[in-house]
Amino acid sequence: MMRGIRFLIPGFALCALALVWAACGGYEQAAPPPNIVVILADDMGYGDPGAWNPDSKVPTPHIDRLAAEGMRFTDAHSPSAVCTPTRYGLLTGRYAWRTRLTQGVLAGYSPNLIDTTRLTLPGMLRKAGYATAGIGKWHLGLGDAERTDYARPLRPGPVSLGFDYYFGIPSSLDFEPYVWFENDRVEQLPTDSIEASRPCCKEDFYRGGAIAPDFRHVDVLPRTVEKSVEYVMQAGDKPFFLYVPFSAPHTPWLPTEPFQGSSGAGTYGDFAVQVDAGVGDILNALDEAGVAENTLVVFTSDNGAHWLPYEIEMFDHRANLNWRGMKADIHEGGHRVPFVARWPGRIEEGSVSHELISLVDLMATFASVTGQTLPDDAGEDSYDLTPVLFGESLEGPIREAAVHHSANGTFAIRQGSWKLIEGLGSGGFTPPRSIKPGPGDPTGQLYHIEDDPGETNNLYAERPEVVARLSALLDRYREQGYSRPMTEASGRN
Ligand SMILES: [Ca+2]
Repeated sequence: MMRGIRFLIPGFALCALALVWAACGGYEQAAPPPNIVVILADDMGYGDPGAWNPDSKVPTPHIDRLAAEGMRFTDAHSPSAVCTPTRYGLLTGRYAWRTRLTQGVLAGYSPNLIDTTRLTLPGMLRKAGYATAGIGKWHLGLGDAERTDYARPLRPGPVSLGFDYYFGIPSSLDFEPYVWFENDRVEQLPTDSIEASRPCCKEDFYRGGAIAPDFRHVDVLPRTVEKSVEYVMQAGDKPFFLYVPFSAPHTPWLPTEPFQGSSGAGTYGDFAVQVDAGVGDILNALDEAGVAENTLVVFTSDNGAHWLPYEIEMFDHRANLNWRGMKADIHEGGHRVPFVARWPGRIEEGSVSHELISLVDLMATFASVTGQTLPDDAGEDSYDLTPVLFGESLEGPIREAAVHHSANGTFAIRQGSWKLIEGLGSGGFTPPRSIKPGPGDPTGQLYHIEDDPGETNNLYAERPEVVARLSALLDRYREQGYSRPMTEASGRN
């Protein structure tokens, strides 16, 4: 892969410059560290954006623009096939199954999941002099009571975990309570109640429960975009980190009027077009604020699309492309996600990487970008992706392996072309969720992803030596509490 041509300072030199910048508060000849924007779609599939699927029925010109201006990944994975654990992994660089959450997601009244003594991604960037903000769907729990009391300050919450500023909704848009919160306070208490939407139908599904009087589900995506744009336009002299976890195109699918009918994939597709437009608005804000050239933008999704076989048929649209299964599943459709990174002059335009990466890698990557070394009790599963992003020649894969996790807590481990799944069934939404092996049957699934990307040919019985090797590695990762290289001094390497 070729190195970017406009900015030829090697990574280590940039880090040194970044340190000079941090120490001197902005030495005029040094390259300042970049602003960092992470946009996380909710349930957008690998086959939705056109850059990954030329036959997509969802026009995504803005995400495609990012891909044309940056590096697009074809083998990127969310650490989990559902929302909460992926968010935990992204913001801590650690797999969520190491916490109390060993399956499923949190609800709207769940307590905070992230240990407040843990170094988080925003906390790490704040140490490097960044202003840190999050705008959108939190879904990592609020407060420390068994049931969150929204009348009290929402601590611990995002502002206890490294964010200087947070504005958003507590969890998914189909979980009560339906409120906005800013930093540690709700904007308006959820004093009204709302009936569940038609429980028969998927597309505008939401649970009944408490709601703030002025809360409207349809406002959430536009308001998240509006606040993000506002943040970019008002950013000060400090470099900033902006985390934008959209609550869309997760259900309920609520495209606003200008987007209705804008795709060939029904209401879902229209909502995904609106997500793309939101990405465009944020990119335009970076351009207008004059900071796009020195901003590292990442766009990705927290898990695969919730797109059923009849919907594929109805719209001839493959939201998870040809990967097996869907959101929540342990198969690729559950966790292989679109991922693109753009940093003008540093990341080669229009490049494509087939490197196996995970969203937990953002922590170590941004540590590297800001000249920091992660302590051994942070980012335990996070690998530095900068050698890939900056087009350095690699001797081997960045990651020794990656661990995948499904909605019901089924594990898989991927190393090279091999993927071992502990157990049978999907582990998620696709039936059968689990299968009890018969006498003498294989107890798990082993696929050669390169030869068999559709995960159709289970080689578990044929390749016992691969099963044994990957099982041992997965066991080791679980037992030792980390999966990345550790420093020698820690005694954990
Ligand atoms: Ca999700």
